Amino acid sequence: MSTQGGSNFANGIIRDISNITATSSPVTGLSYGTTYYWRVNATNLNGTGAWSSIRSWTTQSSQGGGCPYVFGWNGEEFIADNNILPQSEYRGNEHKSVTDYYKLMATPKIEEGHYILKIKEFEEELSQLDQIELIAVDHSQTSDVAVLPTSEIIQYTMPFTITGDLSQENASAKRLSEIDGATISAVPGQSLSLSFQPVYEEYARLPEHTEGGMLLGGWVTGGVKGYGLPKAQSVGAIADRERFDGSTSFTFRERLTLVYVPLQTIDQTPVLKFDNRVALDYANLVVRIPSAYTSRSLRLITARHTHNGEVVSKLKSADGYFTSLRPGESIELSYEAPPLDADKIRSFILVSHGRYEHLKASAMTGTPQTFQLDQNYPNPFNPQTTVSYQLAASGHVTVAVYDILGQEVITLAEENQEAGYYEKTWDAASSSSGIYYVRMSVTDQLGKQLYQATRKIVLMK
Ligand SMILES: [Ca+2]
Ligand SMILES: [Ca+2]
Repeated sequence: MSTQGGSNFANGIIRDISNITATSSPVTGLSYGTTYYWRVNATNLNGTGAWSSIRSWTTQSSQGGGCPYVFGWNGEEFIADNNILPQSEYRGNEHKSVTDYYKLMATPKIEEGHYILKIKEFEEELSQLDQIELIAVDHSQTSDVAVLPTSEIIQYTMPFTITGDLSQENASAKRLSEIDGATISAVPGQSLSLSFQPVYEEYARLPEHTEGGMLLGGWVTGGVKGYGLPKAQSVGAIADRERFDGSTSFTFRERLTLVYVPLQTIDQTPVLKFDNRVALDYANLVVRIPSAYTSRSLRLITARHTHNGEVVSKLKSADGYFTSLRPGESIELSYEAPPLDADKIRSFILVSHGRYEHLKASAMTGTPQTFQLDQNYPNPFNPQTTVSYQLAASGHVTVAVYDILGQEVITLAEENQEAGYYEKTWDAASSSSGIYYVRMSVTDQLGKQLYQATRKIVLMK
């Protein structure tokens, strides 16, 4: 039986199954939203018969959501800011028009009088972008802003510090006090009790301090590689006064995600409970203050698409004229940069209007199609980093870290493993800053090499 992705069987045959005696045969590893054609012939003692007529079927459309990433210009290079489009991760939203609001984590640098951003598509995703809006929010230096899922921009201040022994190298409180790649790991079912104390001068300045929430920074480390968790799926919850019945859930994606989680009451001893494997980088309590910011939508000046050229006319307004963005493509955007009052700081909300879809299902679940050693995350790191890899078949796996002289520093894996997705964390607390190499080797039962790869990683203390 032959199966292929086109109606002409001269090429592109994806399955050629011989010597089957059953009247049915499963076909796996197909793409979403694709029409496949098949035919069959039979052989007996008298020879091989003619091909049957050609039949076809069409696979269902993807259940995932696409999601481009935003990069901010830091004056030298584009730095990944975050996964910008949480609505697009919700599988129920695929092919629908959605609007996403995302607060940039870093301020884009001004180049030739304009703020510069880049939107890039990865993996097997396709975006149809209608408008990419950048909103400048100017506010007092003692506050910050967050954007709620309802698109409301709120202002808050942080009059608490996390307590604990901050001098101890690996203390949880120290790790959670900054977004710096130093994280603590959590697994499903695990709870984490936190303790905060008010910074009194700042706290006393707040007449009402009952409404607010938590700022959490982190990312999911388990689950499906290359995909963020759908917006509808929580990765954890925060208890109000240690009661999970009144808890508020939050979600992270597969790269650093900073979320503001509203709480019914500000509790100085919140408890986090995790539904997924998570690396938690940052946690703080925040108090909402009356909004006293000014905001404006910045004029889009240029939008240079790597394949389609200038697309500013399509992206300047949400008018049903779309620009597509495919894997590997990017759009460099520049926006006006109006002057900022000296006593204010500026935050940025990116608003994206568009439609999204996944092109392939290959990375979703089950057995990987290829062997792969991923780049570690975070990188550079201090002191922990996670190395992810995938095995298309079972084998003897060796993953080790080497220094620049080729000396082995640590063995992360030395074992027989089944096909699937894996990850190992290196805690380099006792190693010095510098460049290291992660090397992965997979051999079969007879010692034949199936895969080998090396990645450069940077420890920065
Ligand atoms: Ca448009
Ligand atoms: Ca941290």
